Amino acid sequence: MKQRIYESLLAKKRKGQKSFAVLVDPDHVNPEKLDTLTALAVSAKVDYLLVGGSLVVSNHLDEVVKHIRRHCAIPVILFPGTPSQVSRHADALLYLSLISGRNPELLIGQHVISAPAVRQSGLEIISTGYMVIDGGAPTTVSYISNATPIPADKNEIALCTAMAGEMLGMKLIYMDAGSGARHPIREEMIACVAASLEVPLVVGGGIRDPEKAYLNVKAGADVIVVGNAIEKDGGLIHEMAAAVHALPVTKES
Ligand code: 1GP
Repeated sequence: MKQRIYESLLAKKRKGQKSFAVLVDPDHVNPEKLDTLTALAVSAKVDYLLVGGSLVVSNHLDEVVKHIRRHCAIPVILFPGTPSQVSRHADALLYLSLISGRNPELLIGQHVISAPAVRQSGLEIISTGYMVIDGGAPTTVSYISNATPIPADKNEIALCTAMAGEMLGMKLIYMDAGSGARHPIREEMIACVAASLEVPLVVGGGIRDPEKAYLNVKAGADVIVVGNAIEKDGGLIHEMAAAVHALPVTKES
């Protein structure tokens, strides 16, 4: 199966080139909002659009993905909170295993149930070690997952969890403080994890300003994901994307 998106992530990582992704929650958009968002994302040179949520109650995921595809060429990556969040119109799917938790359903159980449908979708599948870090307040992901997040100051737990995920063959590590987290993940933890990883590192949850996004990529994140802050103020897209892309690309490709 083609790995177009993943190859692009790896190539960027090799060059030290950082990516900015905007999270689109299907429950919070309509066609007008999507038009505005895609136009802003294109002009800000957003690298990826992630689509999904911990709890998608609306039934129009397919429509949202198709709408985005009709209006821009930015790759659409599914970030499913539940096994039903699959649309064959997307470019790729993060196949998430909640490796920070000890809930067997989210480590492997739901994957077994959804495997045939996921395979049949023909999507590029990117196996992802998903790590929830305590963001200072219960978030939807921490409640729904019924799993304890990694304490915000336990860098070594995050490091060992990410290392285990990578050695188990996961192609991506996603550290998430949860959507709307009170406190985003600390740079010390990002730096500690990034220093030992070869696979790309995605960081998100509670990032509200461009300075934080910049500090996160400087600490070693390869992809920054922002959802809530941009839902509230679409104009932030430009500043956020510019901050993430500001880090000089130093390494050889
Ligand atoms: C949540 O990492 C994403 O899974 C984005 O979080 O909505 O807080 O930006 P925010």
